[in-house]
Amino acid sequence: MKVPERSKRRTNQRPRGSEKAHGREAVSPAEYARRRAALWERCGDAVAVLAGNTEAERGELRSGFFQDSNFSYFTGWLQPGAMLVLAPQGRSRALLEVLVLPDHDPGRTLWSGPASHASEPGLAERLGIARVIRRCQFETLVAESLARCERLACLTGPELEERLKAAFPFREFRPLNDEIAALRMTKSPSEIALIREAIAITAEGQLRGWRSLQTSSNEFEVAADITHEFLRRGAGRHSFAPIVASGDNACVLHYSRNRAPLRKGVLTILDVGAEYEGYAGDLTRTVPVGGRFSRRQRELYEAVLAVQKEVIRAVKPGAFIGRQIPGSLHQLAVELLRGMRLGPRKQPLSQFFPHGIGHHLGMDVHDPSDPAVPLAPGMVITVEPGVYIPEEGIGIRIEDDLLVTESGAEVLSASLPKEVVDLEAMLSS
Ligand SMILES: [Mn+2]
Repeated sequence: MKVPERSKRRTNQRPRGSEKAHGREAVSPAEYARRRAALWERCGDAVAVLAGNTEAERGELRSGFFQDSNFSYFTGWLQPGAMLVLAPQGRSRALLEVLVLPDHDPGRTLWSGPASHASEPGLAERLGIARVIRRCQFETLVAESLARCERLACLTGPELEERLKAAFPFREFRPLNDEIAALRMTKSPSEIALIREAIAITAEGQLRGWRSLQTSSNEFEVAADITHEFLRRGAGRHSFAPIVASGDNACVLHYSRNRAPLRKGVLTILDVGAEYEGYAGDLTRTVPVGGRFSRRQRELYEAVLAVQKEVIRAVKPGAFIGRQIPGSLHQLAVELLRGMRLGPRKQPLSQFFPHGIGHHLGMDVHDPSDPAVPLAPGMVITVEPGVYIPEEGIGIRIEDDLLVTESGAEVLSASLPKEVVDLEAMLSS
């Protein structure tokens, strides 16, 4: 989504997203072509079909149209109702790439503005795709392509999978979910640039949220200020429902009602992410209403922070995130928390850490991934230990986003403070 010219001029303290990079330009047609070729290599002997999101009227009215992230990953195509077919052609079985678009509908322009269609001059060249065809030609294309190979491949999911199985009932069917996850796990330089921007905007939203927390009387005012900060800096939307959880609410992991009055002295979890040009940020900080940690809050906060830092130090190629994997980042966090007997009855803090230590981050806030694949350079993950003690009304989570490098990891959100002294200094100023 572009920032309108007018607001660009008004918010020009420093160059922001829309001036630096538009998603469609930042990822070149050549890169999309490389991604499709990589998928094709993993498809084996199959005709692969991907479908973008369709225009579901009610959904669109509610939140606007957003493209399926797998579809935009391979095409950059942001209009509804499109499909992509990858098929072998001729004797050489070279890759044929075909974009399928809905038929031109002049009536639709009134409601949704002009949309591209198959007979648009120069469209295929611009996209670097061999052919663009109409929706009504899709079945024929797939049927012809299937004459040259055995199988059909697509992402599993009710709509497309069912439709293809109904149209071609005697073909072996191959799910592409794991192959696509494997490709999306490692980010290209252009993706990393977009993620950096999403994180920069998210960090600005956090700072705004902390200030707002000191003057607001309800969680929703803080959420509104964060949303304002995101949108004015060029974010398209939140990458997930924002969490502004004060006091007891901080013990509800996916609390997003954000409608409770703020009481001085309670800790508030702000877990928010901006989506910028299709890429997500995801940062959490825990901040006291009133600007000062109590002794008990500080004790627990510093325990969580120490665990977070230790886990961040362990992020490197070859490491695993998953809960089930021996020696993983998750298990390290649990082990460290087990040694901290800071529960209300001196129980180990590991008893109060119910969720995972982190996840992959990219076009989706929980990006597709295979937990059995070790971390490698170019992967982007979160590290977010938390401790939640309902009987004390204290919930604490601290989350940063990291890029795995050759030698370890770069904390992409390193500029956002998390030390108690820094938080207190900022909140009192
Ligand atoms: Mn997260």
